[in-house]
Amino acid sequence: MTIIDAVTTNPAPLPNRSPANSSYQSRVADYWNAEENPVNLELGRIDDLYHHHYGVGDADWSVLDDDPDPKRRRARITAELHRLEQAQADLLARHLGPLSPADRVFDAGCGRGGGSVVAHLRYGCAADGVTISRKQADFAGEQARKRDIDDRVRYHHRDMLDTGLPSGEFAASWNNESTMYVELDLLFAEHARLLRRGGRYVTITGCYNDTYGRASREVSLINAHYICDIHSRSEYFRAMARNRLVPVHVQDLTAAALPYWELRKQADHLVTGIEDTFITAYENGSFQYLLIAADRV
Ligand code: SAH
Ligand code: GPP
Ligand code: MG
Repeated sequence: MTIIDAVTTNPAPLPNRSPANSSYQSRVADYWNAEENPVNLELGRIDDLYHHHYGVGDADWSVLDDDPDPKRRRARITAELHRLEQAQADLLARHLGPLSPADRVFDAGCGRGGGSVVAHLRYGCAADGVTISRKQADFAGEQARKRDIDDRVRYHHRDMLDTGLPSGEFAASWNNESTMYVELDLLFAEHARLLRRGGRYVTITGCYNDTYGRASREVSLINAHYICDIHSRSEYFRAMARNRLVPVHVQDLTAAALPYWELRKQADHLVTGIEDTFITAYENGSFQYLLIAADRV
C-alpha cells in the first residue's frame, strides 16, 4: 500500500469509545473484564446478589467442622462468607436512608451490581450504577432484567469521575470499595455535583493508617494485587471537606472485618492468595476498614 492509498482508504470503523481516560483506567478495566474468581461468582450465585467487597461481623465457625460430605462442607463455608458480605452491603445501605421510591441513588464503581439491587430492594429507590468495565455493566444489566427491575436499576459503562448523569438529582450515593481507583478530589467533586443539598454520601473502604506512617508492605501488596492505590485515612476527610461533604458518622470496621478474612483463609475452594496479607495489614495497624457517612451541604 502506498502512502496515498493509506490516507485515502476509508478507516476501519472506530471501536466503541471506552470511558477509560488513561492507560491506568484501561488496565483497571482489563482486570475487571477478566475477573472470574470463584470467591465472587460462587457466592453471588447463591441468591444472585454479586458483591465485590469483603464482609463484616462474627463468623459461624461451625461451618469449618468436619462433614462426611465434603461438598456440603464447602457449600456451608461459601454461604457463610456470602452472609458476611451481605451484612456489609446492608450496613452501607442502612446509612443511605431514609429514602423513598421517589428517590434516585448513584452507585459509584458498582461491580457486578449487587449494591444497587440491595438499595432498590430496601427502599424502592431508582439506582444508577457506573463501572469502568463493560463486562460488569452488561452482567449487572442482565441481572436487573432477570429480576424485572431494569426500569428502576440501571448500569452504565462509564468513568465514575465523569458520569454524565444529571446534577443535583440524587438523594444518596456511595462507593463500596471503589475509592482506591481514583483521585479523591475528583471523585468527591462528582458526588457533590450529583447529590442534592442534604443528600447522603457513604463509603466503605480500606485506607492506610496515618498513625502507622506511610503505606506498609502489606498495603503495597494489596495495591499490586488489585491494581489500585489505597489512600490514607486523613486524605478522605481533607478531600470531603474540600467538596461540600460533611461527615456525620465514622465507624472503624477493622475488628469486624477480620473474621471474614480468617474464614476465607480456610476456604480452600475459594482462596485467592491475598488473605494473609489482609490479616497481617489489619493486625499490624497499618490498614483500616472504615465506613464514612457524610452529608452534602
Ligand atoms: N462497589 C462494588 C464493586 C467494588 S470493586 C461492590 O461493592 O460490589 C471496584 C469497582 O470499581 C469495579 O467495578 C471497577 O470497575 C470500578 N472502578 C474502578 N475505577 C473506576 C472508574 N474510574 N469508574 C468507574 N468504575 C470504576
Ligand atoms: C474487592 O473486590 C476488592 C477491591 C475493590 C479492591 C481493593 C479493596 C480494598 C478495600 C483495598 P473483589 O470482591 O473482587 O475481591 P476478591 O476477588 O479478592 O474477593
Ligand atoms: Mg470478593
